[in-house]
Amino acid sequence: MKKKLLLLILVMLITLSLFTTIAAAAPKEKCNSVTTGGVFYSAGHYLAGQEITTGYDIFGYNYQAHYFKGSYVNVYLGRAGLPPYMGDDAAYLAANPTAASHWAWPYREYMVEMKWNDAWISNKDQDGDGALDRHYGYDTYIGSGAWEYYRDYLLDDQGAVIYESSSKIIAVPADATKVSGVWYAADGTEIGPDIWGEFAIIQETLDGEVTYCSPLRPGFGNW
Ligand SMILES: [Ca+2]
Repeated sequence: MKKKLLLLILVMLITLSLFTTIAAAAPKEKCNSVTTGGVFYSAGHYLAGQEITTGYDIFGYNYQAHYFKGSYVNVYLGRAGLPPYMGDDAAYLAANPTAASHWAWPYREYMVEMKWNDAWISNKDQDGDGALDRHYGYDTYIGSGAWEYYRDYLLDDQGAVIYESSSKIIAVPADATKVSGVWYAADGTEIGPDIWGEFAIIQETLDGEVTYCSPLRPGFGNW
């Protein structure tokens, strides 16, 4: 009985030392992230120099969760060095008169929801430049597998949706070709219309009706 117990302890010790060796050999995780800290809003941003943290920021971005929800204009105001718009036109313009000439200002009544994957905007800074990575591991978005779901909508005074549109956007594969503003896969199948030079729209809806559906596939997987 004693021998058995000793053997068991010996086995446990060996196992423990094995785990310790593996743990010590594993490379140390050095990258900063939204959760660890050390990633910052960029120069020129209203929050420039501040750390990006978990949860929603004052504009409606949740970088950890890859999600945005808020006024259309709040997608852009931060990067323009302006504070978030909270619904009071007169008060906002009195404090920030330049906002009136921002191209997104006329759309402030519209609400936006966006969801993206890590290749689109990562919640980590693996390249160590202090900012969240975009298309990490790729020179451009092309071939990176990045995608974004975008939805905007307008509510009436009772909170009912009176307008709604949505788009699914993907970074085009490396072997895609663009002809007259439309991206095609290597086998010639249409992927979808070009947007921003490195992306294609693979699905669009307007007020619940599908207005475009990629003949290749309208889903986010395996791009
Ligand atoms: Ca980075």
